Amino acid sequence: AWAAAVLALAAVPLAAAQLPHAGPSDTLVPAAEAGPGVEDDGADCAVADTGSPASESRLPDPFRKLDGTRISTAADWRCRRAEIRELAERHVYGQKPARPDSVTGSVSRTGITVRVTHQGRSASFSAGLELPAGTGPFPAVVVLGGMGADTATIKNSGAAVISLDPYALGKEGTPRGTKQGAFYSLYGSSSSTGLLMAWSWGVSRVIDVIEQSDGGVLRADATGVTGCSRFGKGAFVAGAFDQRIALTMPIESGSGGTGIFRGIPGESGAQPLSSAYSEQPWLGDAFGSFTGNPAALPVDTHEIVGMVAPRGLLVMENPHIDWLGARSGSVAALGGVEVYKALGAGGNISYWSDVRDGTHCAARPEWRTPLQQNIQKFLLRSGGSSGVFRVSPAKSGDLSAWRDWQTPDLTGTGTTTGGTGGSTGGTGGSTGGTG
Ligand code: MCU
Repeated sequence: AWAAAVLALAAVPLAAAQLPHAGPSDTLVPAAEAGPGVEDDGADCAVADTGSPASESRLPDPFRKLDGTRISTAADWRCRRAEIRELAERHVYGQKPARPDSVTGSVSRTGITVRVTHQGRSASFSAGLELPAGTGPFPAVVVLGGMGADTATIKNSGAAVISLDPYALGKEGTPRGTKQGAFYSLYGSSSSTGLLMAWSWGVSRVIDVIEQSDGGVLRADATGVTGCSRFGKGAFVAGAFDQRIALTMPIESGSGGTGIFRGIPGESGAQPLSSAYSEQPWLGDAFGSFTGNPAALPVDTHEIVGMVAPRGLLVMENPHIDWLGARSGSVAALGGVEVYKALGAGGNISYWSDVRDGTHCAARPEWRTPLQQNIQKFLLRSGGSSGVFRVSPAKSGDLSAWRDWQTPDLTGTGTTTGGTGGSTGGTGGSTGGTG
């Protein structure tokens, strides 16, 4: 009944939303930070197709390469990250194609238009834009789907809100073989790529247009992304797969979102993987072989969290609705923290599930301050507050039960660009709120 209510909610026309801006923190790890304009800094890494790995009931080691060796330097992370990206595309979300042949469009003070062309096919979509007070240019937060995002706080913090309708990119309600929306107009209605990646691709194309604009309205190097529920799943994927996104803020994303796939079957009341796979074609078609056996997946969502590192990440979850699988979400965040720490960027990830109101995608006073602080740090780059970790005692997972690997210090090896000093903000007490 809850799911049905949520579906009814989702059928309401998407409201305009406003977003904050994102920007890299000055404490990021240079070796692992993509430069401006780089959607995927590991695009040139060769990733071997090693076939199906042995089943692993615990979380795969984020630091172990497909050839079986472990990485030991920050420079190694670039191509290890590319392996995770490739495995996630192959088995979970479907492929995200590189930038299409042509992306054009416009940024005005009220909206953004995008036109994409690839191998003779084209599509167009647009997004709303609301600016904060001031003259700009502003950072911006892309709000997917318009619900559950605190657009007032985003604008009050100094960031613009870009309202993007995910369904213009990938519609819900279609069978997997006949998908619709701008992404599928370009890459084919029978593309095996799921809706979350189609939405994520749309966010990337919006950033392409911002980059090509004259920079008078929006800053191209300061984009964030957020969304709640199914759009929280989309925000998570968007932030993981585009390194130009400086701040990623998934809200109540649940099963198929941040929650570790391996944890969902054992989490009482959590949306089963088979349901997340079949309710809508959110995940890629290939995920269908894993819904009954996530231990066979060579990747899990703690590594998708790791793909966001060392960029800003604020994971927000609701512990009151079992269906949302917040315990599995907490384990993903704790596992992902290990990647942030290894890169010397432990202070760049925050997690908050200790909230009072049980309503799905409610406006929550608890998240105002962390939202504002993350916008300041990663989009305005004007504040250096460390990450916070506030796990609801009701949905607090235990990472040690899920891993048999330890976390290397990748920063102590003096590789490449150096200058990692000051980047270890710490996780702000990763057990806060669990007592
Ligand atoms: C948490 O996201 C989803 C959930 O996976 C679905 O089962 C339910 O129907 O809808 C949620 C949602 O998107 O709510 C708006």
